[in-house]
Amino acid sequence: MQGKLKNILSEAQQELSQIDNLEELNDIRVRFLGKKGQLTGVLRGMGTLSAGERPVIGRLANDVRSQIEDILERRTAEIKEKHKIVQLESERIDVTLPGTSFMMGRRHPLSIVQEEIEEIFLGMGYAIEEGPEIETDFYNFEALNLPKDHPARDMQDSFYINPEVLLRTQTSPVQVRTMERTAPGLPVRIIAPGRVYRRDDDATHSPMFNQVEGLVVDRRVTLADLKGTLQVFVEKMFGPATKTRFRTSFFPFTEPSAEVDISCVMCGGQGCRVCSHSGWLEILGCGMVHPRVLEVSGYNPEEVTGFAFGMGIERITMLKYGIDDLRLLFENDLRFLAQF
Ligand code: 2U9
Repeated sequence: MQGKLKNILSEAQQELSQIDNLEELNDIRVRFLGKKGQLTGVLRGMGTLSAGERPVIGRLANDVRSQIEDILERRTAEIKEKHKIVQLESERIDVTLPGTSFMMGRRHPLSIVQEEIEEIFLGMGYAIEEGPEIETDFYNFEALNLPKDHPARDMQDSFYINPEVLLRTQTSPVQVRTMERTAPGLPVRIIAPGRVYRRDDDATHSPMFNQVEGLVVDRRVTLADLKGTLQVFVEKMFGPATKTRFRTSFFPFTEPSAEVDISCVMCGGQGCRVCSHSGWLEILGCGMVHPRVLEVSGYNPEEVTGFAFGMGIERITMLKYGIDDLRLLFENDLRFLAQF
């Protein structure tokens, strides 16, 4: 039995010196020290021993067990340490390697220009208002003095969802909704930026485009206020040397109405291809709010007056940056967008 125990120890020593992972190590633990292991097997046979032999063999068995346990412990620590070194080695980071380059995002030219317009009007005390892009016939047309037989209401010109609901063709419904909410409170001093939709599609028209419209309603608002406001806007947007010209025009929602030209940003008014040799570029429409429009939205046109204006952000952007094709603004070509 003594020989058996010595064999068990040397066998365990031999096996434990050869392994290099924790699974095998555990295997060995079970085979030698487990309930059905070799050492337990020997201890079970102790019953056949004489009273004199029993303590000797018992001591030896305990000694073998603790020696094997010591080796198991040492080997466990060694294997864990070795694994750690291997892992550290495999996860080593070379901080001198060149980094992964990535493209920096930037704002779209339309967003840049829209924010610039917003900043100018915020600086003059205006608030920014927004509203739904899907509108009712009432807010988009009726309230703006566009009668039922107006050509703009033609199915061919607007995107209708049903006879009473359409994609807004201008941001004016936002001003109507704001007046309704505010009336009879004064003043109303807002701009309404946002997407609008029309059945148009060519080099200078897109079925979706962006507008900024403005509205001021108060006592004693005059055409002089409108002219002064738009002149300040033009000078801030296109530079202090830019000249402004008002031409009479017509819109159903303003009376009188005007279109505003600026001296050509390309040639300074000398005449060039961009301004068709006229020296002027049309940039927006405006006018004094039609009394009927004020009335529909809850104001007394005998007491208050207002002015309004509207501009296409795409057009302003094209003029400001010298972009000659509207479609460039919607194609998402990075060679174009990276220039802003
Ligand atoms: C209310 C009253 C009046 C908004 C106005 C224009 C003139 C105008 C065009 C410019 C280029 C549209 O994007 S564009 O095609 N707009 O010329 N817009 S006055 O007048 C309003 C709006 C709301 C309640």
